[in-house]
Amino acid sequence: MRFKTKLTWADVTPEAAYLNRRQIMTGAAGLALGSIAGPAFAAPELGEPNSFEDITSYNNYYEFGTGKEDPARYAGKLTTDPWAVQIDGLVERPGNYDLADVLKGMDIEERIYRLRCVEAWSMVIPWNGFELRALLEKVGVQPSAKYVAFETVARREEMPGLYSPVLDWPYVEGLRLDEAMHPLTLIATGLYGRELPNQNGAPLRLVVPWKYGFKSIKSIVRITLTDKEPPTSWNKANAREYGFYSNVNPEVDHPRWSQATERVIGGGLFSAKQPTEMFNGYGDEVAALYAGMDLKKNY
Ligand SMILES: Nc1nc2c(c(=O)[nH]1)N[C@H]1C(S)=C(S)[C@@H](COP(=O)(O)O)O[C@H]1N2
Ligand SMILES: [Mo]
Repeated sequence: MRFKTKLTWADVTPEAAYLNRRQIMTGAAGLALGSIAGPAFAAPELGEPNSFEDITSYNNYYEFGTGKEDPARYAGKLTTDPWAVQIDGLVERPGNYDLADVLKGMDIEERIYRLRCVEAWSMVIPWNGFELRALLEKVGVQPSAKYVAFETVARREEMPGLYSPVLDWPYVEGLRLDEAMHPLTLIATGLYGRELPNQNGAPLRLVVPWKYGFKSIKSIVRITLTDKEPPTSWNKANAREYGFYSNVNPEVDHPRWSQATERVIGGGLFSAKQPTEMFNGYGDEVAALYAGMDLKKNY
């Protein structure tokens, strides 16, 4: 089912219980500790989270098929333990890092982010994860690095979509270094306080909330620091339709559809579309990254 009847937030367990607990904990911490400093970076929370069911049953993960229900159906087969991430290129401490080594010393936070797909639908997802910049600082970025390239695992035995030529596998993505170092840029390890479901990109996936969803590459096995703009899967597939930057922008339409509005998943079949916001609502945080750039050209 693509469209779900809207449940009120209070009807949704265990998510409601989870969020209540979170509020109680925040309140309790405030009472006990007075004016303790919050996290170094307070990400804005834009909207009411979708249900766990919506977030884990309506997915794009083409390695498991192009249908929205394919990832939930097939991604269970993906082996996520053991898992290693090769971190290489212009870094001080390159290596093949075990998942446990990647996670060591990382602060796992909750970040409630909007996800705006280039297909003009959106949801709100309560991720758990750490800032990508913390990992990049751990491995040490060399001064000549300008971009970060990412690669998804590609295993034909486990990923039936790899038999289809819809994209050139493995799925690859990239960010400019300043985008990668931005405190909003997250490596997600979970959602709703649970382990990340495979269909959402277990065990590690990128989340860049001001960009179209396809930039948020799933199940990462390689991170490479480079001095050249790296190739990206959707740009390779159709450069006219998908640029390297792919910032959410209601003023730059996709050649085949408008990007001015979006359908909110879980909003019900007859719910009105909501206007899409510049940088997906994160303009206060990220607009400075693009000062002086023509975002119609650099789409
Ligand atoms: N490896 C890989 N990463 C991917 C995709 C994909 O097909 N393969 N789809 C992207 C797209 S188009 C979107 S909208 C988001 C969807 O994330 P979600 O399923 O967790 O909501 O994942 C992105 N990351
Ligand atoms: Mo997407």
